[in-house]
Amino acid sequence: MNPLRKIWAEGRTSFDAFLSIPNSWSAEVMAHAGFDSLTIDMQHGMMDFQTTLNMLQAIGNTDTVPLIRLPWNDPAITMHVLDAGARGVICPTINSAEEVEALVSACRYPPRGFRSYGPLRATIKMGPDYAKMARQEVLVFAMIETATAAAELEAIASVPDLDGLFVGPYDLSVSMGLTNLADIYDPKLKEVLDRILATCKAKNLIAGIFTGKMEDAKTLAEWGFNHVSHTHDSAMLTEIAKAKVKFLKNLP
Ligand code: 3PY
Ligand code: MG
Repeated sequence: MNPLRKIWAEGRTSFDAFLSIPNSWSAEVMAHAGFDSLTIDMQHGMMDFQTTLNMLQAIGNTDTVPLIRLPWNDPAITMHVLDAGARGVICPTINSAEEVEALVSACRYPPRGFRSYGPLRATIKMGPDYAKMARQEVLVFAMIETATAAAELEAIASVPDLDGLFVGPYDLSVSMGLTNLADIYDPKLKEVLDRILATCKAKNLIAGIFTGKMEDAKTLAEWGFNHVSHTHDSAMLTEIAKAKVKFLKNLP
């Protein structure tokens, strides 16, 4: 079973980070840090398919679950990363139930969907019964990151065989015309977050979210988000590097 499902079944929150650096070594270092999962970000990260494969292989040396943030809702890349062993996908900028249906169909084998059979690396990693267990194994998240999606929440969340909603608070704030981006205490954004949490509970979906702020990760888990992604490798490197430079430059 996908280890993330076990965490959620036990009522715990899974903690994740995004990978934006296109490199198998940095992915391996991050995986050895002990995150429950890591999300290779093919939308805003710098990687192509070949590097993504190398990163999946590097993460595969650990117990960390490899997820992919897709570049777009495109069945070709969706099926390709699943064949390469991604154990879940997060699709950006979903705006309607029809778009979720297209996403879910690309991730599920017939008769539910139209995923083409050819799980080359997925079978090596997860065994010859992969196709039988793929419905349980492959996690499908629709990103809620537009005002349109927030208005269509009920329909989006009602598509069968979707596993969860994943909030993109930055795009969502931009789309809602909010000036403080990803401010989870802004009443307008908080209202949408509360509705997403309630909808996930009602529809038995996993509620996921990204946050750039470490203190917000704790709050979001307390509010009921089941899966919290905190920042990405480039931001972590920048933060540590700047702290080191500040320390060193202040030496006598
Ligand atoms: C957003 O906040 O818009 C995101 O996509 C976070 O990953
Ligand atoms: Mg976004």
